[in-house]
Amino acid sequence: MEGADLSQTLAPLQILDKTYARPPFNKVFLRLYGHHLCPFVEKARLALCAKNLLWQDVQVNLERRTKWHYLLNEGFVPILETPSGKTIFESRIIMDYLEEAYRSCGVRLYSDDVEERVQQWLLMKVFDDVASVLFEVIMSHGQSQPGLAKLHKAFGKLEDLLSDSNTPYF
Ligand SMILES: N[C@@H](CCC(=O)N[C@@H](CS)C(=O)NCC(=O)O)C(=O)O
Repeated sequence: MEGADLSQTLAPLQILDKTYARPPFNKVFLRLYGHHLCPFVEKARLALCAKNLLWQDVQVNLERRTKWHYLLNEGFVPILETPSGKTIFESRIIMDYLEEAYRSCGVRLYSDDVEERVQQWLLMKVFDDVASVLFEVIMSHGQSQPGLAKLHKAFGKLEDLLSDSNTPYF
């Protein structure tokens, strides 16, 4: 099967260095460009799972990014590509897109109650603050002291919000 075109399948792909061409849009399945350590990509993945959707996974080597990736969105992940060729950036916007475009699939991502929904948005914002510092600390192999201090503070804020949220999970 060497050289087979996997771009229109669910087979995982990898973009390992600057020489890799951008795969043609997958006209059959959603496609998610990501990195296995990225918490923002994980958010997008969780949303895809919650919606019971199938998607093609593309792992990007963030240390050797291609020119087309930089031109697309400055080299960030996650990126969701739809079968119609639309490219969607930002984990929160990917979640909102999936909620709108696949409203009747899987579970609803947000509460119907507006006050609960606002609380969920706030939690997501605070989670994002944790996630960006977490990624910084992971990339420094736990060596960034300012990063660790910021992480401690961000986790504290998330912990407080979760304790106040009165959900069955925390
Ligand atoms: N606000 C973005 C953040 C995405 C983000 O920071 N992704 C990191 C990986 S976890 C990234 O692509 N970093 C590339 C870089 O810093 O150049 C989102 O929610 O999607």
